[in-house]
Amino acid sequence: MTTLEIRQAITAANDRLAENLRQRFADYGVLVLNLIASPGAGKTALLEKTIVALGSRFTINVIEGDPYTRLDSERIIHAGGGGVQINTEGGCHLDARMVSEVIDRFDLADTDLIVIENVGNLLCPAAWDLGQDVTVVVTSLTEGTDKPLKYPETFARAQVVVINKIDLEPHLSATAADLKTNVRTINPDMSVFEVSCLAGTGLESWHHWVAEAIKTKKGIRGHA
Ligand SMILES: Nc1nc2c(ncn2[C@@H]2O[C@H](COP(=O)(O)OP(=O)(O)OP(=O)(O)O)[C@@H](O)[C@H]2O)c(=O)[nH]1
Ligand SMILES: [Mg+2]
Ligand SMILES: [Zn+2]
Repeated sequence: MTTLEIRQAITAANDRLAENLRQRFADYGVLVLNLIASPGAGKTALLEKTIVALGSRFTINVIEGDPYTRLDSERIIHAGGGGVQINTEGGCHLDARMVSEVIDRFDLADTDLIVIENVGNLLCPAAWDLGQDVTVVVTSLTEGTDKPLKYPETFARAQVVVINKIDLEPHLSATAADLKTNVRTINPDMSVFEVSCLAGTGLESWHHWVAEAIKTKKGIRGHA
């Protein structure tokens, strides 16, 4: 077997597990988001805001992927969400087997939304299907505007981009408008939200999108 064949066999096994997960999520009408970003872009900050805004209307559970610590799942629980930690022990992405191993810790019948915070990395997480409905990339202005061009596969595979830290625009040469242009160059159909998790700007439209997506998924329960 060549290296390429082994790699294809591994991702094919992952895709089968991910399809099983997708069917289970569909059976319960649970919306699943796969959150991908560079380290420090604001994935956990966005989740904290989302849980505070929507936690009284919906049951939100979070799977936290992190190389070593429990820091993010502690933040999620503090914000009022259900949190399960996967430590990859240095691994650079989550895979469907890891998600399958922890999913029984949630009561899917009493879950409206699962968000999987992937390991902070723009390179490979997007290649590993986790059974999600939607892949969301969080990218922040402090990373510069060229990340969609440098990591095109990740942006091409996503359906939604959240541009975070727009409060810092006055201090940076990067602008949200330029970043959005580069996002649309790679993926013209992308839904783009511009937010500041620190200042709270722009989050209403994001929360509205999440709430509508949850309701839509509940309505088509059972059909993966
Ligand atoms: N100025 C500013 N800082 C922010 C904003 N959102 C998050 N931060 C800060 O950015 C840092 C990283 O935020 P996190 O939410 O931990 O980012 P993350 O993507 O979850 O990071 P990892 O899980 O380590 O990859 C923290 O110090 C946050 O306070 C924002 O909108 N504006
Ligand atoms: Mg985090
Ligand atoms: Zn990886």
